[in-house]
Amino acid sequence: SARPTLLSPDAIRTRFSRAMSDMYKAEVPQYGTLMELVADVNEETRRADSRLDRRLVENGEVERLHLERHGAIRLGTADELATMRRLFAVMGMVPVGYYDLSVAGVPVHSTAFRPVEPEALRRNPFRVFTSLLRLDLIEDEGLRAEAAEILSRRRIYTPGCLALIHTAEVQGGLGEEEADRFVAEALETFRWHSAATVSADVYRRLRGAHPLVADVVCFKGPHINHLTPRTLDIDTVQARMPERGISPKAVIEGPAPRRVPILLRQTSFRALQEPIAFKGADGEGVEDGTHTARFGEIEQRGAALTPKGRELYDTLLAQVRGDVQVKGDGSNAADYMAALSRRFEGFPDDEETLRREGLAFFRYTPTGKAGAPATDDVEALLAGGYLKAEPITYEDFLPVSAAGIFQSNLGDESQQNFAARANRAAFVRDLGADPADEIALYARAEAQSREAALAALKVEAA
Ligand code: OOG
Ligand code: NI
Repeated sequence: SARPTLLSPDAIRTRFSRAMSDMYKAEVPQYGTLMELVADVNEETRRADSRLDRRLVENGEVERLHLERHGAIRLGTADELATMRRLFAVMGMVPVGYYDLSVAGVPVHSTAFRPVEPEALRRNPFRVFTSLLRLDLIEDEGLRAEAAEILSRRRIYTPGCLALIHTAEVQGGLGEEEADRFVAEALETFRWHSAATVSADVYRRLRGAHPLVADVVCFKGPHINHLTPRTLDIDTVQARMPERGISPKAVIEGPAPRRVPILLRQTSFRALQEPIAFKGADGEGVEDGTHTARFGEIEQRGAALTPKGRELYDTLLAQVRGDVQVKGDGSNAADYMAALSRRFEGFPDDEETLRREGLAFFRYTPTGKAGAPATDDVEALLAGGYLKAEPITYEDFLPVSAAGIFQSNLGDESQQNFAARANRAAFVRDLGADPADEIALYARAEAQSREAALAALKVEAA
């Protein structure tokens, strides 16, 4: 039979992220409310800040803004993770970064599946923060074995999904009709199931070890637990959430509010309590109960930092957390935000200094001004107005912030610090691949933009 014309992975990713958003909107109405609030605030911010608006338009970021979101899932086994890598590859998403969440007392380690090429990111930067449960961090040996046994019995991918992943690998992509089927089949893996695979008693015991263990082990699949739209002004969205009946967590994770945004600021609302049908204790009938897993989150993205910039960020944040630990009831949130602002005065807040001091990554482009001298001297070309430099957007996550998000949706907002017990080697083995180094990706994007810009100026000069 004739080979189908293959769709680009970017197109499949956009279909999938739309389908996922529609599904989540139908399942969690507050997500739809949050999306509307974010869209309103983004509109207002663009209108109020013409420089920001011009940049968004010029860089083709306006198109991506309303598509932009990330999600998160938690997997139970190495096989599930390795297959997830193949599933996301169909959509041009590869594992980037390794995150150790044991520091926050959460027994998982994670990566982010996302596109990496600048053009693919511009089209649709959809990302999924993907965690793997670490049963090795569960103390109780019996419980550990029981959890492993339950997980070994479940199949989180439909046979149709597995077949289409294989087709994509063999063909080097999917055709139109195959892509639509793939999106529908893949969506099944991320769907919410209100029926547990275990009894309420087993659920309670696993929950006793850690709420995350129960969330991963007791269900048919890794329900998507949040989808996060990108806002241009997170402080305003946070302040207005209550007007729309949403109560946010006490503090915004990440850096202090700034003129030039860096990295990532995030806030979330508490997970919903949802009705669950557990299996009857005697193996028959059902027992009604509840589970909290799904929540809402928003984020504001800023400049990607160089290792030097990141070190400064980590140092300042550690100082803030030494000054003030947010209490479980959020009563000292204002003290925390004040300490954050005070400490982050130590982080330069203008683009020129960030660039000159090598704190952030920048993208170089010709301005279109005629008559550039024949030189590779970037500083001279910038000063002469022939080149411009703009911060490269951070596309990844932050472990301390992720821990804060995990904790808040587990119903405990008190900040805790635990000993790190990272095991990157085990994660790489289970994933079946080495996650890409995010710093190397930003450095490459910066270098490529500089070379392309210089080459373009030379062509024009010749
Ligand atoms: C993931 C939490 C981390 C983020 O944005 O940092 C995260 C989870 O709760 O599964 O999504
Ligand atoms: Ni998130």
